[in-house]
Amino acid sequence: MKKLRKNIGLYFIIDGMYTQDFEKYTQIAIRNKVALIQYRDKDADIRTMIGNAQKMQKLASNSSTQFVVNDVLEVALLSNADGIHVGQSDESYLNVRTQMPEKIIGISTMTLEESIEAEELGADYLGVGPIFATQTKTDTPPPIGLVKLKEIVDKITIPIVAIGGINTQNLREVLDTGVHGVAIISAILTAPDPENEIKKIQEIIEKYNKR
Ligand code: TZP
Ligand code: MG
Repeated sequence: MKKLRKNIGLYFIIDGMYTQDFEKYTQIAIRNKVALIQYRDKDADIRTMIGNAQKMQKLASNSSTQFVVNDVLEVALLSNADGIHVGQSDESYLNVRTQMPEKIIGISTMTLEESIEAEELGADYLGVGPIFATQTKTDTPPPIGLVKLKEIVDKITIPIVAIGGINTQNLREVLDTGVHGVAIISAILTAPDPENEIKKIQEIIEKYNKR
């Protein structure tokens, strides 16, 4: 259940800030074989979140797409999600691991120190960023950029997903750092044709891996 492939590719975060149609985007992700999706919904109440997460997990459970819930342990547990993603100031890693021993746990980091600590704790992957400026998360320090990202990628052995301001224009230079995945929200959810945007992102990643 927990097994996360190292070569994650596109990690699509479906964020309530941009859509309430979580099932539609889950279905789009599944039919395009996105390896990992996340439900992120900062403004929703817990009941709404549980309902949405249960629907998303149900769709994902019969597919190759794995489903992770952002921040809220109760939602991840009650939806039987494949995992959870927590930030530095969310639920403590050890509490999450105790309650979800076999699941995927991702941790957000911004620095090499945080990344080493998260790897030592036993995280399954790291979400590192913001790499570039982003409108989606406003409570972050300035973006860390590609040089910092590469420093982290070079020293960490678990899969690293870059996040923050990534789009089809800057994707190749992000991949040049050696990251295993790219987490993307607004470049997909604000595109005129989100499904086509997913296909374009996947095509760039595939071509990059074959080069
Ligand atoms: N964590 C760091 S940046 C970010 C999160 C959740 C937002 C990424 O969103 P976008 O729209 O892909 O820049
Ligand atoms: Mg968080």
